[in-house]
Amino acid sequence: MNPEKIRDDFPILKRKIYGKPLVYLDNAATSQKPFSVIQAVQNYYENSNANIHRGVHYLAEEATTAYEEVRKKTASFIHAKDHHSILFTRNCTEAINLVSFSWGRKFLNRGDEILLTEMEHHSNLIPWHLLKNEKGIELKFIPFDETGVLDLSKLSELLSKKTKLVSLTHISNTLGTINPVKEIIRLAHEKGAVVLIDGAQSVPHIPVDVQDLNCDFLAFSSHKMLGPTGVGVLYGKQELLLAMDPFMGGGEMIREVWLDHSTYSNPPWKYEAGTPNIADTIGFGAALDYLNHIGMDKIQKHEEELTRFALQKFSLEKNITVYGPQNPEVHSGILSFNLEGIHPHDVGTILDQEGIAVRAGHHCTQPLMRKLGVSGTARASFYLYNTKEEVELLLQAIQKVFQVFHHAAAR
Ligand code: 7TS
Repeated sequence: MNPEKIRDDFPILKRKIYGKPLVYLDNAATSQKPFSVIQAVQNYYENSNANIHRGVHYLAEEATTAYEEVRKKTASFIHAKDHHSILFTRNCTEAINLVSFSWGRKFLNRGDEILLTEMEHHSNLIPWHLLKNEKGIELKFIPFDETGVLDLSKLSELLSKKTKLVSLTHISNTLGTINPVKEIIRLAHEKGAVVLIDGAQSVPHIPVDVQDLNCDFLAFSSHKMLGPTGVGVLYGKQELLLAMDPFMGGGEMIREVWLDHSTYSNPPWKYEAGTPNIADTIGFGAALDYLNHIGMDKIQKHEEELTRFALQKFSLEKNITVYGPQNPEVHSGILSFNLEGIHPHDVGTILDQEGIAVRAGHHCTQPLMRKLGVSGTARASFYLYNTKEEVELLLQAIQKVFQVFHHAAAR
Protein backbone atom coordinates (compact mmCIF):
# COMPACT_ATOMS: atom_id res chain seq x y z
CA MET A 1 0.00 0.00 0.00
CA ASN A 2 1.41 3.32 -1.10
CA PRO A 3 -0.13 6.30 0.72
CA GLU A 4 1.64 8.75 -1.62
CA LYS A 5 -0.15 7.21 -4.60
CA ILE A 6 -3.42 7.04 -2.67
CA ARG A 7 -3.15 10.78 -1.91
CA ASP A 8 -3.38 11.52 -5.64
CA ASP A 9 -6.93 10.17 -5.59
CA PHE A 10 -8.06 12.79 -3.04
CA PRO A 11 -8.32 16.23 -4.63
CA ILE A 12 -8.65 18.11 -1.33
CA LEU A 13 -5.26 16.85 -0.13
CA LYS A 14 -3.65 19.15 -2.71
CA ARG A 15 -5.04 22.21 -0.91
CA LYS A 16 -2.91 24.71 0.92
CA ILE A 17 -4.10 26.21 4.20
CA TYR A 18 -2.47 29.54 5.12
CA GLY A 19 0.02 28.79 2.33
CA LYS A 20 1.02 25.45 3.87
CA PRO A 21 0.16 21.97 2.59
CA LEU A 22 -2.94 20.62 4.29
CA VAL A 23 -2.16 17.93 6.88
CA TYR A 24 -5.58 16.42 7.48
CA LEU A 25 -5.66 14.62 10.83
CA ASP A 26 -9.35 14.89 11.66
CA ASN A 27 -10.51 11.62 10.17
CA ALA A 28 -12.42 10.49 13.25
CA ALA A 29 -14.74 13.46 12.61
CA THR A 30 -15.04 12.81 8.88
CA SER A 31 -12.82 11.42 6.14
CA GLN A 32 -11.93 13.02 2.82
CA LYS A 33 -13.40 11.70 -0.45
CA PRO A 34 -11.62 10.22 -3.47
CA PHE A 35 -12.44 11.31 -7.06
CA SER A 36 -14.36 8.07 -7.65
CA VAL A 37 -16.87 8.93 -4.89
CA ILE A 38 -17.29 12.53 -6.04
CA GLN A 39 -17.73 11.31 -9.62
CA ALA A 40 -20.26 8.64 -8.65
CA VAL A 41 -22.50 11.30 -7.08
CA GLN A 42 -22.07 13.64 -10.04
CA ASN A 43 -22.63 10.86 -12.55
CA TYR A 44 -25.83 9.82 -10.80
CA TYR A 45 -27.29 13.34 -11.05
CA GLU A 46 -26.03 13.80 -14.62
CA ASN A 47 -27.22 10.47 -15.98
CA SER A 48 -29.46 8.40 -13.74
CA ASN A 49 -31.46 10.66 -11.42
CA ALA A 50 -34.93 9.26 -10.68
CA ASN A 51 -36.89 8.22 -7.62
CA ILE A 52 -36.49 4.57 -6.69
CA HIS A 53 -38.76 1.60 -5.98
CA ARG A 54 -41.76 3.19 -7.67
CA GLY A 55 -41.21 4.13 -11.31
CA VAL A 56 -41.72 1.81 -14.23
CA HIS A 57 -39.52 3.91 -16.46
CA TYR A 58 -35.93 3.18 -17.46
CA LEU A 59 -34.21 5.72 -15.22
CA ALA A 60 -36.25 4.70 -12.17
CA GLU A 61 -35.20 1.09 -12.67
CA GLU A 62 -31.59 2.05 -13.24
CA ALA A 63 -31.53 4.16 -10.05
CA THR A 64 -33.29 1.41 -8.05
CA THR A 65 -30.79 -1.20 -9.21
CA ALA A 66 -27.83 1.07 -8.39
CA TYR A 67 -29.20 1.84 -4.90
CA GLU A 68 -29.98 -1.81 -4.12
CA GLU A 69 -26.54 -2.86 -5.40
CA VAL A 70 -25.00 -0.71 -2.66
CA ARG A 71 -27.05 -2.62 -0.08
CA LYS A 72 -25.50 -5.84 -1.37
CA LYS A 73 -21.99 -4.31 -1.37
CA THR A 74 -22.52 -3.10 2.21
CA ALA A 75 -23.63 -6.57 3.30
CA SER A 76 -20.57 -8.15 1.77
CA PHE A 77 -18.26 -5.45 3.23
CA ILE A 78 -19.26 -6.44 6.78
CA HIS A 79 -19.79 -10.13 5.87
CA ALA A 80 -23.52 -10.11 6.58
CA LYS A 81 -25.33 -13.26 5.49
CA ASP A 82 -28.19 -11.44 3.86
CA HIS A 83 -28.45 -7.98 2.29
CA HIS A 84 -31.96 -7.65 3.74
CA SER A 85 -30.15 -7.10 7.06
CA ILE A 86 -28.80 -3.75 5.87
CA LEU A 87 -30.88 -0.62 6.56
CA PHE A 88 -29.84 2.78 5.27
CA THR A 89 -30.23 5.72 7.64
CA ARG A 90 -28.89 9.30 7.70
CA ASN A 91 -25.87 8.49 9.86
CA CYS A 92 -24.64 6.27 12.68
CA THR A 93 -26.56 8.38 15.19
CA GLU A 94 -29.85 7.69 13.43
CA ALA A 95 -29.01 3.98 13.23
CA ILE A 96 -28.59 3.80 17.03
CA ASN A 97 -31.75 5.85 17.57
CA LEU A 98 -33.60 3.45 15.29
CA VAL A 99 -32.71 0.54 17.59
CA SER A 100 -33.71 2.51 20.65
CA PHE A 101 -37.03 3.57 19.11
CA SER A 102 -38.06 0.45 17.20
CA TRP A 103 -36.60 -2.28 19.37
CA GLY A 104 -36.22 -0.61 22.78
CA ARG A 105 -39.69 0.91 22.96
CA LYS A 106 -41.30 -2.36 21.98
CA PHE A 107 -39.30 -4.84 24.02
CA LEU A 108 -38.02 -3.04 27.14
CA ASN A 109 -39.97 -2.54 30.34
CA ARG A 110 -39.52 -0.96 33.78
CA GLY A 111 -36.68 -2.67 35.67
CA ASP A 112 -34.88 -3.89 32.55
CA GLU A 113 -31.24 -2.89 32.26
CA ILE A 114 -29.05 -1.62 29.45
CA LEU A 115 -25.30 -2.01 29.81
CA LEU A 116 -23.13 0.67 28.18
CA THR A 117 -19.53 1.77 28.81
CA GLU A 118 -18.00 4.93 30.24
CA MET A 119 -16.35 5.70 26.89
CA GLU A 120 -19.44 6.04 24.69
CA HIS A 121 -19.98 8.85 22.20
CA HIS A 122 -23.09 10.91 23.06
CA SER A 123 -24.81 9.14 20.14
CA ASN A 124 -24.71 5.93 22.16
CA LEU A 125 -25.79 7.55 25.42
CA ILE A 126 -28.59 9.99 24.73
CA PRO A 127 -30.91 7.59 22.84
CA TRP A 128 -30.79 5.42 25.99
CA HIS A 129 -31.36 8.43 28.27
CA LEU A 130 -34.52 9.14 26.27
CA LEU A 131 -35.65 5.55 26.60
CA LYS A 132 -34.87 5.54 30.33
CA ASN A 133 -37.06 8.65 30.81
CA GLU A 134 -39.90 7.01 28.93
CA LYS A 135 -39.73 3.41 30.16
CA GLY A 136 -38.09 3.50 33.59
CA ILE A 137 -35.27 1.21 32.54
CA GLU A 138 -31.87 1.31 34.22
CA LEU A 139 -28.51 2.13 32.67
CA LYS A 140 -25.27 0.54 33.84
CA PHE A 141 -21.73 1.20 32.69
CA ILE A 142 -18.58 -0.86 32.19
CA PRO A 143 -15.78 1.33 33.60
CA PHE A 144 -12.41 1.91 31.94
CA ASP A 145 -9.13 1.84 33.86
CA GLU A 146 -6.31 4.42 34.00
CA THR A 147 -4.87 3.11 30.71
CA GLY A 148 -8.19 3.68 28.92
CA VAL A 149 -9.02 -0.05 28.68
CA LEU A 150 -12.40 -1.47 29.71
CA ASP A 151 -12.29 -3.23 33.08
CA LEU A 152 -13.92 -6.55 32.23
CA SER A 153 -13.44 -7.88 35.75
CA LYS A 154 -16.62 -5.92 36.55
CA LEU A 155 -18.58 -7.60 33.78
CA SER A 156 -19.83 -10.59 35.76
CA GLU A 157 -21.36 -8.18 38.32
CA LEU A 158 -22.81 -5.87 35.70
CA LEU A 159 -24.32 -8.49 33.41
CA SER A 160 -27.39 -10.25 34.74
CA LYS A 161 -30.68 -11.71 33.60
CA LYS A 162 -32.03 -8.14 33.85
CA THR A 163 -29.61 -6.98 31.13
CA LYS A 164 -31.64 -6.83 27.94
CA LEU A 165 -29.20 -4.86 25.81
CA VAL A 166 -25.45 -4.29 25.77
CA SER A 167 -24.52 -1.36 23.55
CA LEU A 168 -20.91 -0.31 23.16
CA THR A 169 -18.41 1.23 20.85
CA HIS A 170 -15.98 -1.04 19.02
CA ILE A 171 -13.30 1.70 19.02
CA SER A 172 -13.36 4.77 21.28
CA ASN A 173 -13.44 8.01 19.25
CA THR A 174 -11.52 9.76 22.04
CA LEU A 175 -9.12 7.22 23.55
CA GLY A 176 -8.59 5.14 20.41
CA THR A 177 -9.09 1.97 22.50
CA ILE A 178 -10.03 -1.11 20.49
CA ASN A 179 -12.52 -2.96 22.70
CA PRO A 180 -12.67 -6.77 22.88
CA VAL A 181 -16.21 -6.77 21.53
CA LYS A 182 -16.28 -10.42 20.44
CA GLU A 183 -15.69 -11.57 24.01
CA ILE A 184 -18.25 -9.09 25.41
CA ILE A 185 -20.84 -10.22 22.85
CA ARG A 186 -20.30 -13.85 23.85
CA LEU A 187 -20.74 -13.09 27.55
CA ALA A 188 -23.79 -10.90 26.91
CA HIS A 189 -25.43 -13.63 24.84
CA GLU A 190 -24.91 -16.10 27.69
CA LYS A 191 -27.26 -13.86 29.71
CA GLY A 192 -29.68 -13.57 26.82
CA ALA A 193 -28.93 -9.89 26.07
CA VAL A 194 -29.02 -8.35 22.61
CA VAL A 195 -25.80 -6.56 21.57
CA LEU A 196 -25.44 -3.38 19.52
CA ILE A 197 -21.96 -2.43 18.36
CA ASP A 198 -21.24 1.19 17.50
CA GLY A 199 -18.89 0.70 14.56
CA ALA A 200 -18.49 4.38 13.63
CA GLN A 201 -14.74 4.24 14.29
CA SER A 202 -14.08 0.57 13.49
CA VAL A 203 -15.82 -0.26 10.20
CA PRO A 204 -13.83 2.45 8.33
CA HIS A 205 -10.48 1.25 9.69
CA ILE A 206 -10.38 -2.49 10.38
CA PRO A 207 -12.01 -5.55 8.81
CA VAL A 208 -15.33 -6.17 10.59
CA ASP A 209 -17.22 -9.45 10.20
CA VAL A 210 -20.68 -9.42 11.78
CA GLN A 211 -21.01 -13.20 11.55
CA ASP A 212 -17.71 -13.76 13.29
CA LEU A 213 -18.51 -11.16 15.98
CA ASN A 214 -22.08 -12.46 16.20
CA CYS A 215 -23.37 -8.97 17.10
CA ASP A 216 -27.12 -8.40 16.81
CA PHE A 217 -26.84 -4.83 15.51
CA LEU A 218 -23.98 -2.82 14.02
CA ALA A 219 -24.21 0.92 13.32
CA PHE A 220 -21.84 3.09 11.25
CA SER A 221 -21.60 6.14 8.95
CA SER A 222 -20.57 6.46 5.30
CA HIS A 223 -18.87 9.82 5.76
CA LYS A 224 -16.16 8.43 8.04
CA MET A 225 -15.20 5.83 5.41
CA LEU A 226 -14.60 7.94 2.27
CA GLY A 227 -18.30 8.16 1.41
CA PRO A 228 -20.64 11.17 1.37
CA THR A 229 -22.38 12.62 4.40
CA GLY A 230 -26.08 11.83 4.85
CA VAL A 231 -25.83 8.02 4.73
CA GLY A 232 -25.63 5.69 7.70
CA VAL A 233 -25.99 1.95 8.04
CA LEU A 234 -27.73 -0.26 10.55
CA TYR A 235 -27.06 -3.99 10.26
CA GLY A 236 -29.53 -6.10 12.21
CA LYS A 237 -30.22 -9.82 12.48
CA GLN A 238 -33.30 -10.69 10.45
CA GLU A 239 -35.31 -12.12 13.35
CA LEU A 240 -34.92 -8.82 15.23
CA LEU A 241 -35.72 -6.67 12.21
CA LEU A 242 -38.83 -8.76 11.59
CA ALA A 243 -40.01 -8.40 15.20
CA MET A 244 -39.34 -4.68 15.70
CA ASP A 245 -41.79 -1.85 14.99
CA PRO A 246 -41.23 0.61 12.14
CA PHE A 247 -39.12 3.70 12.83
CA MET A 248 -41.03 6.16 10.67
CA GLY A 249 -44.27 5.82 8.76
CA GLY A 250 -44.80 6.94 5.19
CA GLY A 251 -44.32 5.94 1.59
CA GLU A 252 -42.31 2.89 0.58
CA MET A 253 -42.43 1.09 3.94
CA ILE A 254 -45.94 -0.36 3.52
CA ARG A 255 -47.65 -3.43 2.18
CA GLU A 256 -51.24 -2.18 2.27
CA VAL A 257 -52.83 1.00 3.58
CA TRP A 258 -56.43 1.68 4.53
CA LEU A 259 -57.73 4.95 5.91
CA ASP A 260 -57.42 3.81 9.50
CA HIS A 261 -54.66 1.20 9.49
CA SER A 262 -51.79 -0.26 7.50
CA THR A 263 -49.49 -3.25 7.16
CA TYR A 264 -45.78 -3.03 6.56
CA SER A 265 -43.22 -4.21 4.10
CA ASN A 266 -40.48 -6.66 5.06
CA PRO A 267 -37.11 -5.44 6.31
CA PRO A 268 -35.14 -3.51 5.19
CA TRP A 269 -37.81 -1.43 3.44
CA LYS A 270 -40.06 -1.44 6.52
CA TYR A 271 -37.48 0.91 8.07
CA GLU A 272 -36.88 3.18 5.08
CA ALA A 273 -39.94 5.43 4.84
CA GLY A 274 -39.86 8.20 2.24
CA THR A 275 -37.37 8.97 -0.50
CA PRO A 276 -33.90 8.02 0.72
CA ASN A 277 -30.58 9.73 0.02
CA ILE A 278 -30.16 7.95 -3.30
CA ALA A 279 -27.22 9.92 -4.73
CA ASP A 280 -25.07 9.73 -1.61
CA THR A 281 -25.84 6.05 -1.11
CA ILE A 282 -24.52 5.45 -4.62
CA GLY A 283 -21.47 7.54 -3.66
CA PHE A 284 -21.09 5.30 -0.61
CA GLY A 285 -21.02 2.30 -2.96
CA ALA A 286 -18.03 3.88 -4.74
CA ALA A 287 -16.34 4.37 -1.34
CA LEU A 288 -16.81 0.66 -0.55
CA ASP A 289 -15.29 -0.21 -3.95
CA TYR A 290 -12.33 2.04 -3.19
CA LEU A 291 -11.73 0.51 0.28
CA ASN A 292 -12.09 -3.02 -1.13
CA HIS A 293 -9.66 -2.22 -3.91
CA ILE A 294 -7.00 -1.13 -1.37
CA GLY A 295 -7.95 -3.89 1.11
CA MET A 296 -9.10 -3.37 4.69
CA ASP A 297 -6.29 -5.55 6.06
CA LYS A 298 -3.72 -3.29 4.37
CA ILE A 299 -5.45 -0.15 5.66
CA GLN A 300 -5.45 -1.60 9.17
CA LYS A 301 -1.75 -2.45 8.93
CA HIS A 302 -0.84 1.00 7.62
CA GLU A 303 -2.71 2.74 10.42
CA GLU A 304 -1.17 0.40 13.00
CA GLU A 305 2.29 1.39 11.77
CA LEU A 306 1.44 5.09 11.89
CA THR A 307 -0.01 4.75 15.39
CA ARG A 308 2.98 2.77 16.66
CA PHE A 309 5.27 5.46 15.20
CA ALA A 310 3.22 8.32 16.66
CA LEU A 311 2.86 6.72 20.13
CA GLN A 312 6.59 6.13 20.26
CA LYS A 313 7.44 9.69 19.15
CA PHE A 314 4.92 11.27 21.52
CA SER A 315 6.23 9.20 24.45
CA LEU A 316 9.64 10.88 24.01
CA GLU A 317 8.14 14.37 24.37
CA LYS A 318 8.05 16.16 27.70
CA ASN A 319 4.93 17.97 28.87
CA ILE A 320 2.58 16.02 26.60
CA THR A 321 -0.06 13.68 28.01
CA VAL A 322 -1.35 11.09 25.56
CA TYR A 323 -4.62 9.42 26.56
CA GLY A 324 -5.64 5.84 25.89
CA PRO A 325 -3.60 2.64 25.86
CA GLN A 326 0.14 2.86 25.16
CA ASN A 327 0.01 -0.61 23.59
CA PRO A 328 -0.47 0.00 19.84
CA GLU A 329 -2.15 -3.40 19.47
CA VAL A 330 -5.23 -2.10 21.27
CA HIS A 331 -4.90 1.54 20.21
CA SER A 332 -6.32 2.53 16.82
CA GLY A 333 -5.19 5.59 14.85
CA ILE A 334 -6.82 8.10 17.19
CA LEU A 335 -4.46 10.08 19.39
CA SER A 336 -5.90 12.37 22.05
CA PHE A 337 -3.37 14.54 23.84
CA ASN A 338 -2.89 17.64 25.96
CA LEU A 339 0.08 19.96 26.23
CA GLU A 340 0.78 20.92 29.82
CA GLY A 341 -0.79 24.24 30.77
CA ILE A 342 -2.20 24.93 27.29
CA HIS A 343 -5.90 24.78 26.45
CA PRO A 344 -6.68 22.23 23.69
CA HIS A 345 -8.51 24.89 21.67
CA ASP A 346 -5.34 26.99 21.63
CA VAL A 347 -3.40 23.91 20.51
CA GLY A 348 -5.92 23.31 17.71
CA THR A 349 -5.81 26.96 16.61
CA ILE A 350 -2.02 27.13 16.39
CA LEU A 351 -1.82 23.77 14.61
CA ASP A 352 -4.41 25.08 12.15
CA GLN A 353 -2.14 28.01 11.34
CA GLU A 354 0.47 25.42 10.38
CA GLY A 355 -2.00 23.77 7.99
CA ILE A 356 -2.70 20.90 10.39
CA ALA A 357 -6.36 19.96 10.95
CA VAL A 358 -7.07 18.27 14.30
CA ARG A 359 -10.13 18.35 16.51
CA ALA A 360 -10.09 19.99 19.93
CA GLY A 361 -12.75 19.72 22.61
CA HIS A 362 -14.74 17.00 24.33
CA HIS A 363 -15.33 14.97 21.13
CA CYS A 364 -18.95 14.29 22.17
CA THR A 365 -17.71 12.24 25.13
CA GLN A 366 -18.33 14.54 28.10
CA PRO A 367 -18.64 11.76 30.72
CA LEU A 368 -15.29 10.34 29.55
CA MET A 369 -13.67 13.81 29.83
CA ARG A 370 -15.05 14.17 33.36
CA LYS A 371 -13.46 10.86 34.29
CA LEU A 372 -10.11 11.97 32.81
CA GLY A 373 -10.47 15.20 34.77
CA VAL A 374 -10.05 17.46 31.73
CA SER A 375 -12.43 19.74 29.82
CA GLY A 376 -11.12 18.57 26.47
CA THR A 377 -8.19 17.24 24.46
CA ALA A 378 -6.57 17.87 21.10
CA ARG A 379 -7.08 14.84 18.86
CA ALA A 380 -5.19 13.69 15.77
CA SER A 381 -6.80 10.82 13.86
CA PHE A 382 -5.27 8.97 10.92
CA TYR A 383 -6.51 7.29 7.77
CA LEU A 384 -5.11 5.47 4.77
CA TYR A 385 -3.71 8.62 3.12
CA ASN A 386 -1.72 9.85 6.14
CA THR A 387 2.04 9.43 6.30
CA LYS A 388 4.86 9.34 8.85
CA GLU A 389 6.01 12.69 7.43
CA GLU A 390 2.68 14.15 8.52
CA VAL A 391 3.19 12.78 12.04
CA GLU A 392 6.60 14.49 12.04
CA LEU A 393 4.96 17.74 10.87
CA LEU A 394 2.46 17.44 13.71
CA LEU A 395 5.28 17.04 16.23
CA GLN A 396 7.18 20.02 14.78
CA ALA A 397 4.02 22.14 14.95
CA ILE A 398 3.50 21.06 18.58
CA GLN A 399 6.97 22.44 19.34
CA LYS A 400 5.76 25.72 17.82
CA VAL A 401 2.76 25.69 20.16
CA PHE A 402 5.11 25.34 23.13
CA GLN A 403 7.31 28.16 21.80
CA VAL A 404 4.36 30.52 21.32
CA PHE A 405 3.19 29.88 24.87
CA HIS A 406 6.61 30.09 26.47
CA HIS A 407 7.20 33.43 24.73
CA ALA A 408 3.80 34.64 25.90
CA ALA A 409 4.56 33.47 29.46
CA ALA A 410 8.00 35.11 29.47
CA ARG A 411 6.61 38.50 28.35
N1 7TS B 1 -20.24 6.83 17.46
C1 7TS B 1 -18.94 7.11 17.49
C2 7TS B 1 -18.00 6.18 18.20
C3 7TS B 1 -18.46 8.24 16.83
O1 7TS B 1 -17.17 8.52 16.85
C4 7TS B 1 -19.37 9.09 16.16
C5 7TS B 1 -18.94 10.37 15.51
C6 7TS B 1 -20.72 8.73 16.15
C7 7TS B 1 -21.13 7.60 16.82
C8 7TS B 1 -21.74 9.54 15.43
O2 7TS B 1 -21.53 9.49 14.07
P1 7TS B 1 -22.44 10.40 13.11
O3 7TS B 1 -21.91 10.11 11.75
O4 7TS B 1 -23.84 9.97 13.31
O5 7TS B 1 -22.22 11.81 13.53
N2 7TS B 1 -17.75 10.89 16.01
C9 7TS B 1 -17.24 12.12 15.77
C10 7TS B 1 -16.02 12.53 16.30
O6 7TS B 1 -15.32 11.84 17.01
N3 7TS B 1 -15.76 13.77 15.90
O7 7TS B 1 -16.78 14.20 15.13
C11 7TS B 1 -17.70 13.16 15.04
